[in-house]
Amino acid sequence: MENVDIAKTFEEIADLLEIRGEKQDVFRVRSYRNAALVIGGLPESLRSIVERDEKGLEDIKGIGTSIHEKIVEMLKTGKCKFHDKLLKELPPGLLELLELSGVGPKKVQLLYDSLGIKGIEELEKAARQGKLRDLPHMGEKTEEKILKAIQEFKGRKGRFRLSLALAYAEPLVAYLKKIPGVIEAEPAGSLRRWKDTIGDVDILVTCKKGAPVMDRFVKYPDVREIIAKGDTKSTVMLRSNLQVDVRVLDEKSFGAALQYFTGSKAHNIALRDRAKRMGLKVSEYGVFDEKPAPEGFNQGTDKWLAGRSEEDVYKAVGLPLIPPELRENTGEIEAAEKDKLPRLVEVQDIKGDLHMHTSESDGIHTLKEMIAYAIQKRYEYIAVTDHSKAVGIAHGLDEERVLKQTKEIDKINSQLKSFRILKGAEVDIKTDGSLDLDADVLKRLDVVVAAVHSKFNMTQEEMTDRIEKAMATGLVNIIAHPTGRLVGVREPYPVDMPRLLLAAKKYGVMLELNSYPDRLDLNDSHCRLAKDMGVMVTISTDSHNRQHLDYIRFGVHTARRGWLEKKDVLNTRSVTEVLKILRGSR
Ligand code: DGT
Ligand code: CA
Ligand code: CA
Repeated sequence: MENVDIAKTFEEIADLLEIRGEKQDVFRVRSYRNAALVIGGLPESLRSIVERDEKGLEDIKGIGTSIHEKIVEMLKTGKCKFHDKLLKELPPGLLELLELSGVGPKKVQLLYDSLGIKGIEELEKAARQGKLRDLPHMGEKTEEKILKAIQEFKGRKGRFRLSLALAYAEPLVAYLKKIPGVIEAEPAGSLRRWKDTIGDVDILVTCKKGAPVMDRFVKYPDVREIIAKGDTKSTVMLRSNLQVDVRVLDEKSFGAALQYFTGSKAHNIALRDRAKRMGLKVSEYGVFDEKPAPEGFNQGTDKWLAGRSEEDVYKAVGLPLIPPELRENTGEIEAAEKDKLPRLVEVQDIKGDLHMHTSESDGIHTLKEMIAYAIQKRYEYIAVTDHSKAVGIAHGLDEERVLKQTKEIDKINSQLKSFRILKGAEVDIKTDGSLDLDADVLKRLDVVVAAVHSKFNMTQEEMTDRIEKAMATGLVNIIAHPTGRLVGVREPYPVDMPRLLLAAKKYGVMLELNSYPDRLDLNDSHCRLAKDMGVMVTISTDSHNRQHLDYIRFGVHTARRGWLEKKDVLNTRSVTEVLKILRGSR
């Protein structure tokens, strides 16, 4: 079992306990959720921690004895008895209901207790028959919303969040690389393009003749079902329901195959059209010179020109190598023709992180622990941006606690030489667009990140007004997770992005690309729009524990999909420049 599976089991235990709704479980629910959060952010697999020394688990904050035991149980047996027991007590379809936007454990409990609804099909039927409107706190509007959520759910079913697909794909690629005789094993497809959701994982392998690649691949411990097994292509289903295709290729055509199977389909079609106009043919085997058939013959001659590396393939059609993230046929081929491809921002360009939480609000680690990890990452600075008081469940800070924190930060800063902590807050934007902390407190901070955390059901105009009002206070530097979407779970709240960007420009506010894998908000096309409209973006992680700082790669690759360059991103700059820009905008 991978960390993600264990985290998911704990998340489900928490959900099931909450649906069961017994008062004495409130505390247990929280500790399971917390454990899931902690495990999700661990930099090392629980298996290797336990294999080294079982006591190693005790050093992980947020994992108590009973959870500790369950981790060991799952690593040993692949199962968790307590989880199985709860699943016997309650119908498993209830968990699927939780995947509907706007449906939480309380609602599921109500639907199950009052109408016996055990799954999505039954819920859809009940909503269509108008049976939900008479339940407490529900009405016709709720029915409509639930039907819409069901539609959305059906549309995205089967796709995996990028981070989750990677969590399964990375150990599998490492496993393939270790098979004797394997030369290369590379992910292709949407994963290599870093799309925010992944349909299936495509992996390409080159190897010495006769290497037992496919035999070993289908024996990967995480395989649940072998869908097809051949010498050059096999497909399996992992236990997580993620499908994986592996193709074994000739070294001579590795570049061509990597190009072909990286896609996107739209990019490939456009590239092939271009090649055709040049009298060439591009396939997964290479680039060929297509001589027309001589008179009297019905077959032309194909001369293999390139295919060993992707660079060779693009070169053969007269183009520079196009980074995978850009391959969506949204202008990248034209840009490449004119040698105008952007020089995309890279993970190593990021000098600091401007959005994170500590144990003072709803984070797991203390300020000092966050700092230590950021220094280890070779960052030059971080901003500490705990929640403000309106976000009650997150134990948000009031003015007094904010000021106390700034004093602590001043003290730490005076002891540090080449690292700087920026004093910040993630201040809540209230429904009327006002900010949740006093102006004179906000003015004392280095950076003010503002965000919407409540009442998502406004109209587009109301929501855009609300955020614009917050910008107009002149107290805000950055709007965090500007559309509020949760990938695969919650659609963005309605917001007029071009208008928001215009306002951002007017008030000198920047927009955040939140790298937290559930968010990736701004998304790729928003980033591109921001760049076109001249609004600077920050790439931050919204970390709730220190390992979350490593999520930065998801943000950077999303930014690359949005054509962003180093200069478009605030936190590629030194702390001096960052502070200058932050001060200049408020
Ligand atoms: P996904 O799996 O839905 O997240 O998206 P992809 O892009 O990984 O798509 P997938 O797995 O169906 O195929 C992998 C790549 O193979 C795709 O990006 C481009 C290439 N490909 C697949 N089908 C076609 C096709 O009909 N024509 C062309 N030109 N390329 C294709
Ligand atoms: Ca795929
Ligand atoms: Ca595929």
